[in-house]
Amino acid sequence: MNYNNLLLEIHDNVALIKLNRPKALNALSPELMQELTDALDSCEADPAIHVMILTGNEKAFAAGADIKAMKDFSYMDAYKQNFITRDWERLTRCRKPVIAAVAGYALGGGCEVAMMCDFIIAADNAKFGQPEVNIGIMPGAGGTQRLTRLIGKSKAMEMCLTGRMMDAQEAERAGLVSRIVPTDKLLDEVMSTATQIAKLSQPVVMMAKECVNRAYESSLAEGLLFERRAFHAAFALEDQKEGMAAFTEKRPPNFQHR
Ligand code: CO8
Repeated sequence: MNYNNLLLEIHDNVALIKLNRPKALNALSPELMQELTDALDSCEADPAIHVMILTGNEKAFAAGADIKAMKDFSYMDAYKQNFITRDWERLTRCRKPVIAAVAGYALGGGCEVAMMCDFIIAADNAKFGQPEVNIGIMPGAGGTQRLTRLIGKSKAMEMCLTGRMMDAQEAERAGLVSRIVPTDKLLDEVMSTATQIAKLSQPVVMMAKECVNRAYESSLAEGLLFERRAFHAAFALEDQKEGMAAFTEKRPPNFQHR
């Protein structure tokens, strides 16, 4: 499928989705978000794809929702469209892993979209922020919620109330990103991580993702029970037999993803 606002490349079992509105710093227009939804739908439906990477360019992952597209919105426009829940929440429904590879600006909706991914690997030039307050609005796609869970109240509150940006080093210290890599190595590093995950048992990876996400949606006791049930279920997989046999026979496993 051809997209106007993003590029979709398939590398073996990894799909690389590049946000591609460079002149607007990848501002997340309704058309772009619709295309992102379509691209994620097709990746999720394709059994050959095991991992997705979401990235931008060296200057911007995404500088936020498209301000020009929403500047004339009324309350009724926003409310009636439920602005724009379907396309903005698609990422959070992906069952396959999605890694955000962030270089440059990840601001407002851009930071929120990065946080909807399973983890963020940041280039050393990455800048994260929720600057909505500077243009008379507030975060609307998880900036007050996911950011607070990820980095704690004090930093999240400061960022949402002042619009201050965080550089990559601060973001790593705060737990927003899993690690930092040199900007010119970002895609190689993220592709290597994605390829490593893609070789593992796909159902096990999906179960682990589901369980980690459960930690945000349940009490510890419920989460532990959910984890225990998934752990037990893993023993039904051929990949469990293969993984443990390969370990005892001192050879690499050959997972069949079932
Ligand atoms: N929307 C639209 N266009 C943008 C955006 C944006 N968010 N960000 C940058 N652009 C455009 C600029 O207008 C400019 O276009 P043009 O050349 O036609 O004038 C081009 O990108 C380059 O931008 P700058 O000239 O400003 O580049 P600088 O390097 O000088 O500055 C900044 C870079 C600091 C990133 C600056 O562009 C900036 O502050 N951008 C806006 C950041 C921002 O406020 N983001 C938050 C937007 S609101 C939001 O995200 C709410 C999300 C809620 C989602 C709810 C869904 C349910």
